[in-house]
Amino acid sequence: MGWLFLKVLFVGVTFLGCLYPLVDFCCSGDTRGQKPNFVIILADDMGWGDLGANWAETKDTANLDEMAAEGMRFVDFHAAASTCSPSRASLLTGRLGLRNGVTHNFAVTSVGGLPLNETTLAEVLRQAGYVTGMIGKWHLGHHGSYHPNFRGFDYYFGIPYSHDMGCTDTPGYNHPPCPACPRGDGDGPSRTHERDCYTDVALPLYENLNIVKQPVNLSSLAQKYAEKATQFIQHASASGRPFLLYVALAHMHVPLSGTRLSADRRGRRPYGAALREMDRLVGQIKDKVDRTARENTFLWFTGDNGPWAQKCELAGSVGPFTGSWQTHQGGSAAKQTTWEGGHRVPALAYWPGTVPINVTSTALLRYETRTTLKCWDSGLENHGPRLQRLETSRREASSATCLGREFPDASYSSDRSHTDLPVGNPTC
Ligand SMILES: [Ca+2]
Repeated sequence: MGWLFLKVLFVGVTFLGCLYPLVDFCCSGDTRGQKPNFVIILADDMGWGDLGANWAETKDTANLDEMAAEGMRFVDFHAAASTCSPSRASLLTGRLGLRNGVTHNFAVTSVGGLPLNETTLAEVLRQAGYVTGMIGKWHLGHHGSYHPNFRGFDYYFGIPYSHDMGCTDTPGYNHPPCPACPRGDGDGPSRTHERDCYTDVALPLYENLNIVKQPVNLSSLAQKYAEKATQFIQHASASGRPFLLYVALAHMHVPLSGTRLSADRRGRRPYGAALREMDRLVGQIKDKVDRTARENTFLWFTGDNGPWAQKCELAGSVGPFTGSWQTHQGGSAAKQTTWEGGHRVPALAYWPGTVPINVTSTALLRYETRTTLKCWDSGLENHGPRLQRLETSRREASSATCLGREFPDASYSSDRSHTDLPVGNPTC
């Protein structure tokens, strides 16, 4: 099995570059019948320095640090974009925003989503016989056919976009703080642009196509995600079929959960407490993998983009990638920028017996499409209509293997409903 990991490493890895070689593995003739499970855990707005294994100042990620010691840590890994929707679109399609069409964040009022002619990893794997599940933040369109259940996922539980894009009765920590959902006959506050808060629509929680709670209870969301993730792994394993589970966490995006955020000994309250809560959630999922499908599951942890620096003490750490030139101009060097802190993210691979233990890779890992095409060519059935598009992509492939920062338009995406760029935050 060691050859498989070497293949992963050398073929070229990004969010999907890491996975598609494994898809190739699962559908190649000589390994048929040994399809691995995939568990992808994606943190939101987590800084490179928020992982203790990366940055010694951080002491809040015991489970992730253990995962790093038991697997492989990538210290020069880059997200495909520095904001949520473009990064997630690339994660699921293996294509940069310039090609998949998602170059900006979707809003609450967006009627579209990830273009329907894009093929997702979940669709590929489902056609290869996988059970597919997604838990957490989608943010790739929330109306009609853009819903996760129509983009390859058999099961979905989560919120349609960021949890600061709707009011809740448990607002949590934000900067500046937001009020709870308005009550009564409509005399309450409407969306207050100046306060960067949304109150027109209460944040919904979906299970498949149904809203099961609105507004969502942010205080219990992490535990709900842990329950649903472990249940999915249990049921999928019992089915005898390989599975894909994509868990897109609410952490570390603001608002930070308002409960159990006890004082942090290093003064990072409540950020440090929320980081520990996320770490426990990841630990619960990893424990379930270990107890259920340890030998045949590839577990991947990473982030969608760097920390949201404008949130001051409620933002994570970029570690050493402070962008001193940029910050001295009064701007940010993190999320929403093409500076390194915006897209250089933690990345861990874990698969006992296959992924080497306690290894740190300094390889600069990049966007890759050619391996995707190789897999498509290797015999997954019923892809005829899509192959024509992929043939076009093949001609682009040599130029597509690039770092996001070499294509600034692809990795730059400003969500001006939140802030103008580049800016610092004079209130920090
Ligand atoms: Ca994000």
